[in-house]
Amino acid sequence: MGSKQFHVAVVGATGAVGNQMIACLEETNFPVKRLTMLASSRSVGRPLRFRGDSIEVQELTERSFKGIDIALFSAGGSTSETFAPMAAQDGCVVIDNSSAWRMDPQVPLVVPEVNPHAVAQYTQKGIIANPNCSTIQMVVALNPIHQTFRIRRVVVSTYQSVSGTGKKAIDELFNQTRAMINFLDVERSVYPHRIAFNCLPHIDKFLDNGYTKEEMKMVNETRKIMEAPALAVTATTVRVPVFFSHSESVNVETERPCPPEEVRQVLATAPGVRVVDDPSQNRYPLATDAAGQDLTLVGRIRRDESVPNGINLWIVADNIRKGAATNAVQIGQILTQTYL
Ligand code: 25A
Ligand code: L14
Repeated sequence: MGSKQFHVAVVGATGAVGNQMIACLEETNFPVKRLTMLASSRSVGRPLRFRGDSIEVQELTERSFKGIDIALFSAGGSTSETFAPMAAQDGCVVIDNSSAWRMDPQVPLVVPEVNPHAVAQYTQKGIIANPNCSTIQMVVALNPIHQTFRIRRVVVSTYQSVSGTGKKAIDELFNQTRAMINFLDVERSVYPHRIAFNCLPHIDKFLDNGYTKEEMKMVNETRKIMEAPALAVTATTVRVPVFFSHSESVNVETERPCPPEEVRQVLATAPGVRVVDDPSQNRYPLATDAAGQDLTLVGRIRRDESVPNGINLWIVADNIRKGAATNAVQIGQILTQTYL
């Protein structure tokens, strides 16, 4: 490990994910020589804290990246589409949390527990993509199972918190809940329906095939990260009135027999995973336990009795941490320790 220090930028520093990226850089003692905070003109001059210092937000422009070594982007897809190539042009390595570059064949899509070697491909475009939050936690749990039992097919349904949509959605759930319990009129602006006391089978936009973009991200990104282009995956993604952490019901069919005891053993030693599975004590993964930490919790591990080789799992992780900021900073650590 070198002792080099880097000039790092966070793009979208005032957002839910950007905030957490700053905290993760601090928590992991990332080799930051200098930190630049970037956001839209709305936030210029706002002070943000890093290691006891107060750093003012600057406006993101095409000239923002001169002299910056690594930029962590989380300001939405269109911002990344425009500004990531400009940053790369200036010699900055971009770690992008939007969906803009994930399926570009010249851009590696990385979950450090699964395909850390793919980081090497960053040289092609100067961009590394951070996967979708629901996909990250699923592949952290599925990859060790795939390596041992060969997964044939995955059927997943998600229960996703509002924080994935950003700060305004966190506010919307809070305000709607408060209005409901006070018998006041409920206002909505972020989601097409009330999210308080409701479940919406709709995340990101609908596509021509009847699936949502979020559902197809889970299909295509899982195949790319696990380097399994023929893996069968089908998803239903649902928004639930939870602030932090995504939960997932995952059904897996394997080629080799996969007795629950053996799956539990494989997961017990898998990187980034904690098995929480003791139904007799009412112990299973909960959104409230996953929030604020970096492990992917896996439980309810049981045989799918409807097929010869099948298993059911309940997988929960903090979508803002492992699903976004933590994963991006872990990619940054691989970059600084091995490549820069
Ligand atoms: O553009 P898209 O693709 O539709 O998606 C953008 C939205 O998705 C969220 C993000 O949430 C944003 O609302 N998001 C986060 N990660 C994502 C991901 N991986 C993601 N979407 C998809 N995939 P957020 O609000 O928590 O964070 C937004 C951050 O991005 C900065 N930003 C936005 N546009 C920018 C930009 N930075 C540079 N250039 C741009 N053009 C944004 O900074 C924030 O850091 P900001 O200064 O725009 O916001 C500061 C505060 O202002 C409030 N606010 C937000 N929207 C509005 C607003 N105020 C007034 N009007 C608005 N329209 C918020 O409170 C915000 O914290
Ligand atoms: O990273 O929960 O592609 O509304 C876009 C939708 C992140 C979550 C991504 C949401 C997702 C977001």
